[in-house]
Amino acid sequence: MNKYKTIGIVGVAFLTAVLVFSAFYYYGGYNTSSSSQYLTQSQLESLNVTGPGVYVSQANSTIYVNNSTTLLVMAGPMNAPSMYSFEIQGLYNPTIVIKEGVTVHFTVVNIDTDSEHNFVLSSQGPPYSYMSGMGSMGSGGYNSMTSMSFLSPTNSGHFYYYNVSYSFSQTGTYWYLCTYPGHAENGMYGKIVVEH
Ligand SMILES: [Cu+2]
Repeated sequence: MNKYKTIGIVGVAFLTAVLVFSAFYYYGGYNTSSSSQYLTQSQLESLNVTGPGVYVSQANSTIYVNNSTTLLVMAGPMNAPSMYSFEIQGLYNPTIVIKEGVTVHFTVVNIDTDSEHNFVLSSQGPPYSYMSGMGSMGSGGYNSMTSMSFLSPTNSGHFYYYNVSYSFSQTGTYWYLCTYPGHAENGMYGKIVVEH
């Protein structure tokens, strides 16, 4: 009897662990929020401008940010070479070189018609696994520095967005990525270099 009792306890403990894991996973990675906030096409176009202190090098696929500014980040552009892209200042998954001490306000907009996306800052570089967002549970080590909420796909001329501000006070190499399953794994990420 004791043996069966042990098996029973192990079974219950296992099921409890699965439930707790699922709950954490659900709340940590799949909370689609901010879906009520959207931009229209003309509002989106008016935001797609280069602010002072922002320089774009097409040749190096690099954006240099020397002053605190707002950057429009469009996730899932349909005209990109890959669907796993962020379009920033006309570049796809560019490197962003930021001067130390600068605060960047990222306006993140989902312009994809059929997939959710997000934009997460991390100190963890590629390669990323299928579940690149698992670091939110403390188990993956992806060291996400910002929220992992997802934006709904665009529909009826509504472009869902949220704002993320980050003060880059430490020099070093950081990354931005989409933690929707499989997206960062397939290249939906870019490098951020914070220089003195
Ligand atoms: Cu994505």
